[in-house]
Amino acid sequence: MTKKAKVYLNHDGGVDDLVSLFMLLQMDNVEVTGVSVIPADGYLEPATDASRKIIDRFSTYPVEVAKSNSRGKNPFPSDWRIHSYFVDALPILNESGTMEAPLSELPAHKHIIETLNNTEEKTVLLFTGPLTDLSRALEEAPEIEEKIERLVWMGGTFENGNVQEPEHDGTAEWNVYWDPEAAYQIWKTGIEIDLVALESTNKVPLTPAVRNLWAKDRNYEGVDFLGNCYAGVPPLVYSETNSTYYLWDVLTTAAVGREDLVTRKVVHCSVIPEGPSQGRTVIDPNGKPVNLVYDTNPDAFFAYLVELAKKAAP
Ligand code: AGV
Ligand code: CA
Repeated sequence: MTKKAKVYLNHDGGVDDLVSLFMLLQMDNVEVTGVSVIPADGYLEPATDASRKIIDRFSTYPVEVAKSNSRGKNPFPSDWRIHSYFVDALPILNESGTMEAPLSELPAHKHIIETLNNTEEKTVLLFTGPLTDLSRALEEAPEIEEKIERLVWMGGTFENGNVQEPEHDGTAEWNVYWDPEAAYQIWKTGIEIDLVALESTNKVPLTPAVRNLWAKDRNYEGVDFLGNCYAGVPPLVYSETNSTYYLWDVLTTAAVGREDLVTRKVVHCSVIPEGPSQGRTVIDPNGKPVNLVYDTNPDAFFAYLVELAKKAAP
């Protein structure tokens, strides 16, 4: 048997962030060394509680959770952030009436430092929200860069952005826009980055067909959980709106478990830290080389998702 990759997840409490945690815990080739929660596209308390309950219900080994005390520059709409309360309230996560997964006393950025240092092998960092906690961790303990295998990040785009806010030109992806300076700082490091950008995540919208696929297999507890999580967010039906949901973070997470599900190419790029395009990732010959994940096979991805969910609870 091949060795399991050590993976640390920092997420921001959206529906697809929490589903990402659920999936990661089912991968045979992954060991989750820690989880932290940043209150960007979710609220801190319900997102943290939901994470601990998902670990309680669906993990076969203990995982510690830490709360972030980071704050971003450009806040997410509360209409989106409220979804973390919905997942936290799902009956399947509250059946036991307990919450056992250990909660760290450390704030997320210090938890990242501690976990990387306590892990013998190098760690894969999976970030499905902004990079603020990583930027703070590296500021405090630059030596941890050596303990990072690579950063897999849902962030950025070189096509249309998904930020529609006053004072912005719409060219940025939200996880970069929430804290553009953090991404700007990470771009200065030597860390290898797999950038799962909107180019690839646009290919995996939540649709009624996908929901029907999950509904068919709802006799599996794990698949029913998937369906219930995504029942709270709007699908793509006729045309895209600002609220249309994609499986952004879940694709990013799947790319950690099954690298063959996505296509990568090296691009040199940089991050715009301020002004009307703040948070935009741009092609720049003098910029940092990153592995841009620009394509995927949606059928293979959705099949993998169901395969993992069936394993979680038959
Ligand atoms: O830009 C995608 C990121 C992902 O990490 N998030 C959602 C995913 O967790 C922000 C976001 C963009 N559009 C959204 C978002 C929407 N319509 N609803 C909720 N979050
Ligand atoms: Ca997210």
